Amino acid sequence: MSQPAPRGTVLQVCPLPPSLEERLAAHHEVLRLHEQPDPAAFLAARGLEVVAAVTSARVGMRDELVDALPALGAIVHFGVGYETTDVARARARGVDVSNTPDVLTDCVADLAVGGLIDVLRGLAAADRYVRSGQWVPNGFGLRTRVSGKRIGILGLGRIGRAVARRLEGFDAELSYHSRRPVPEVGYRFAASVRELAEGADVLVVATSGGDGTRGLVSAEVLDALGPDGYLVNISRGSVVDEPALVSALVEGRIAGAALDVFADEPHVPSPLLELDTVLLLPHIASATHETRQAMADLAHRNLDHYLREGTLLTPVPPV
Ligand code: 8YV
Repeated sequence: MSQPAPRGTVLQVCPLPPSLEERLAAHHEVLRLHEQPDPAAFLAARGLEVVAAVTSARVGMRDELVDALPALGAIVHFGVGYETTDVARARARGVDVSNTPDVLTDCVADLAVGGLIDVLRGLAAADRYVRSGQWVPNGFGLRTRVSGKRIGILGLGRIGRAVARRLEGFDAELSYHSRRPVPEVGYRFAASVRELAEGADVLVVATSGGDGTRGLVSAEVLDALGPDGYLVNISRGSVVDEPALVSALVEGRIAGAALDVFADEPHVPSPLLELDTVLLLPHIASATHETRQAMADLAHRNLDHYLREGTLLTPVPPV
């Protein structure tokens, strides 16, 4: 026996994966804000009906939009990040917020390790070299060993730990910096990001985005990483001082970087396009069929649970 359809109008804030859009449309009364020619007039006319909103980690929920929905009780994010929504402000108004943790951890960690191997061994650069028809024996040159390296992980949450677990298989010497030490892991705790970078051959950024982590990887941190050091970022572009990173890479003050995220996506600073020491990826860490489906399922289950029970399944932690 199928359950009765949940009640209440749902606002879809932005485009979402087709499988999620289909489920929203099949099970709920959905208003698609991004398709409205005049969103303000639309909200004035229909905003009162909306009890829950579904958005992406990238788009989030602007304050003015929350304010335009007086009956709103839940904001459901498709994605683990939620720095695009002011959670404390929403909760102060009685609006709870969910994200999609866990289900994307493996794919994001896989990509971090893939990016790390790529940039140390020069895989994408070597592929470009072969394709350009310039291959002469021994011509590509030597790159850097991965196994046994000292790896510093910034942010030892779910994703940071999954990256560390994978790198144990490479006999890495692991250290980390996070808001507080994590007693159950055996990795070395660094008291600051600078200290972490100083003691690492590779700095992996796995912390969350938002104001609390903005610019944590500063010019000083990059200089502490040094000319033989590499940066891997699968978190948010905002965590790294991007102009400082571009200068450090262009001037060879760090050896290379694997970047899945940027400060102003989809814009990539043009000097990076010229560098063979940098792997540039279009924010694809969670972009596999399996993981995006699992994220869509979890987002939908959160919405469904809220509409049936009045609570979310995976609310974001207290801020
Ligand atoms: C997606 C992400 O690109 O989950 C996140 O926070 O950054 C990625 O998984 C994003 O969810 C798409 O909105």
